[in-house]
Amino acid sequence: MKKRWLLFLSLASVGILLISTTSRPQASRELGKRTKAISKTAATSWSTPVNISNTVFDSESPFLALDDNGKAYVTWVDWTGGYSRNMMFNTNVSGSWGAAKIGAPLIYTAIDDVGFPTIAASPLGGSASVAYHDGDFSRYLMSIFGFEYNNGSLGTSHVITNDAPVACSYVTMAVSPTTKNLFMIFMADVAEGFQLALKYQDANTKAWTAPALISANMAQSNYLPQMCIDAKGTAHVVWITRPAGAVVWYSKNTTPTNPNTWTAPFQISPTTGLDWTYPRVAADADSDAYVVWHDLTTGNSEVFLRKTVNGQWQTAENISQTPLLSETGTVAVHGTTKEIYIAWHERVVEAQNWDVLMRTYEEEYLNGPKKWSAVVNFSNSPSYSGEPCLRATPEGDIHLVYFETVGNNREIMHSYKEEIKVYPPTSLNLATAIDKILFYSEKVNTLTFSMNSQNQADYLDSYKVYRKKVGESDDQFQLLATLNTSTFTYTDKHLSLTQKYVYAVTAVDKGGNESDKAAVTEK
Ligand SMILES: [Ca+2]
Ligand SMILES: [Ca+2]
Ligand SMILES: [Ca+2]
Repeated sequence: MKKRWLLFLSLASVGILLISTTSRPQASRELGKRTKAISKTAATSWSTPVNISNTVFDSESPFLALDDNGKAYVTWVDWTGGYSRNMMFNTNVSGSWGAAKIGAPLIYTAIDDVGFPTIAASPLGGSASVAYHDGDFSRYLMSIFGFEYNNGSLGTSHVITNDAPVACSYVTMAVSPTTKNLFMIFMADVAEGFQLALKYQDANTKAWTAPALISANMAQSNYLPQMCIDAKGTAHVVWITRPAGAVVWYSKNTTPTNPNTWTAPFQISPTTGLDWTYPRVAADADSDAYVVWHDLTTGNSEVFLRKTVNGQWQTAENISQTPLLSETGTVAVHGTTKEIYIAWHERVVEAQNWDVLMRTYEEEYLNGPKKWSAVVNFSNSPSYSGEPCLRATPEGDIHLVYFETVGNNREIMHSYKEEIKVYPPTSLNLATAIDKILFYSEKVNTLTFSMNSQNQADYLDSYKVYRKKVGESDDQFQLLATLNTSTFTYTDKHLSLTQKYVYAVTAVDKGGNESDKAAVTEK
């Protein structure tokens, strides 16, 4: 038992980070006046951030998961006094944010190096899992705990690594979009130091596999894993080693249920010049990886991005390029357009104000060239704002959570940017009439249609009317007319009585994006 106590305490004495010790800003008790609506990025529009915690305690360290319907599931920490904390939960799966729920209070409240909840959601919607580390006093071992959300209710927190004979901490989770299995990777305090271990929960049986080491060959301790699983089911994980300053590593596994098929660790960053950095990883639908972290290699704390293109690592890019401290980068990527969203917090006025900043690499027009935006101050508020977490849905909706000082405590804010889609008009109808003009007759085709209610009227620019002969291929469609958005009819005159046509109408938005064609064939 004594040895196990040592294992238990060994983690406590490592002094692992954290936000709470090395960089957690002191809560400002001054009444900070909330500024008006948060600024928008240049190219896109984000929803006005909503306070989703609404608790009297400082709410910090949010993590976000999304289902395929774009509903959000968020966990965070409420500091309830001293080192006492509640692991919190909220979701808007019902269509709106309800009251935040307490998932579990921490058990081991003598130290601050416990907690750090993370979350994963079922792509199908309606369920999510939260995991964190805490002291298991029945075994005297630091352990991974978790609780589940299912259809409106939270389950009881319980130990998930009770089959691990060593201390386990700092968990990251993701659900595979292909198998729906829930994966978790965490630090296991084995004889070789901290090694990464993996468990997964089978989607059908709900049984967890026994823990398996996935970095057993690493000669040094490994810390702070963060994982994601892309649309093909490939798992990506980043973490750090820190024998002489934090270094960021990456590995992936196309068959993550097999612990032996992780790629050899690849060094992402140089020695960062920091004791700790917190890498994050996202991936696109082609399994290309996007890793962010912050470091001091330029002499200033900056957020860097390194990504693969067709599986090949590119050089690191300095994303923040600001004169102040840029920390805690987070990244989301649109799976198919490969648009990139990066946020971090910036110590704007040390000991007074941090803000959440953002840069995006977005298309100006559908399939147009992508370019990096300027740095945008997303929170733009007078007191502490920080710890952003970005996620993307498969459709390309982007969501953001972060903490903001509201009144005299910190709250978790949520904002999102929906992928703007433009839909073809509805109720497309064709009426044919014959005009008799003196000695001959001609045909008149009249199209009518309606605005698609899924489109925002003020975002539409025009409708386009096309025509081809019956039997021709779609690339023979020729533009007949461009109509303004209040015109829902088009008359095609002087037509031969014998030739029949196919008509198509599209909607075009103010960004130049054109919808699919709604088509109608002359009878
Ligand atoms: Ca709060
Ligand atoms: Ca900077
Ligand atoms: Ca601020």
